[in-house]
Amino acid sequence: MNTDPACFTHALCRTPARSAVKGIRADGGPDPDFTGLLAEHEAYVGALRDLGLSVEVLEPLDDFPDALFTEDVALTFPEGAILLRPGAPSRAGEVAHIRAALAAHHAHILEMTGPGYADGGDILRLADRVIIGLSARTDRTGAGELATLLGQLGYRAEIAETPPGVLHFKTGCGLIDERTILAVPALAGCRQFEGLEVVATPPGEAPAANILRIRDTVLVGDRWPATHALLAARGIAIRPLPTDQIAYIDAGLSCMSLRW
Ligand code: CIR
Repeated sequence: MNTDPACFTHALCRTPARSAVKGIRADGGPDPDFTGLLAEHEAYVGALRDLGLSVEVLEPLDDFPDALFTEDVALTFPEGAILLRPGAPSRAGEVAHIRAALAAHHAHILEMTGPGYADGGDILRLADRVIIGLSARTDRTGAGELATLLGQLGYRAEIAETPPGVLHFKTGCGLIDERTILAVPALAGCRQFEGLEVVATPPGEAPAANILRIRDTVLVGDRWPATHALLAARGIAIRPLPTDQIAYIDAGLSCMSLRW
C-alpha cells in the first residue's frame, strides 16, 4: 500500500471554465472573479510542477461549473483508480469526463455503481488506512461501497463523521506529515485520528485546515499567518498559495487536483 504524499509523481487538474464563477456554494454568497480564479488555478498548477509533479491539465467544461475540482470525482492510487459518485446532482456528469484521462495512466479502474454517493473531498489517506468522512455529499451507502472497492485495491477504510456545516471531511483537516493532522477544532477529537498527533488550526484560521502535502512541502492558503508560523515552527516547508477566489465557491487547495 502506498498513499504517501512523498511518493506522488503525477497530478490531474482541470482549467476552470467561465461557468466556474457559478460553482456551488452553501451560503449563497457572491460569485468569484473569473480572472482571479484562473490566476489561483495557474499558481496552483505551477506549484505542483515546481515540486516535481508531472501535471496534466484537462480542458475546461462549461457545462460543469465545479469540474475544476477534480479531487471530488475519483480516487487515484498506484494500484489503480476509483470513479466516484459525487453527491451533488450537478456534478454527477463530471465523472464521464475524467474517465479517459485516468485510463491513460491507470490500467485498473474500479467504479462506484450506487445507489450511494461519495465525494473525493471526503477521503483522507493515511499511511495505514483511508478515512471516509460522511457528509452532505457522502452517505453511508456510498461509503460502504467505496470501502469495498478500496479493499479490492488493498486499502483498509474507516468511516468517520464530518462536523455539521463543514462541506467535506478534508475541508476541515489535512495531513502535515504521516503522523500529524491539522484539523479544525470541531474535528480535532475525531476518533479515527486516535494514535496520530492532531494540531488544531489557530483561532480565526479554520479555512487553513485544507492543506495539501506534496513531497516534502505543505501547500497552504496565503491568508493564514498563524498557521504558517505553526507549520514553520515544526520544521515544515510551506508553500503559501492564494485561495481568495476559490473560497467563494467553497473550495480549497486539495480540491483542485487528483494526485498519485
Ligand atoms: C462544490 O460545492 O462541490 C464545489 N463548489 C467545491 C468543491 C470543493 N471540493 C473539495 O473540497 N474537495
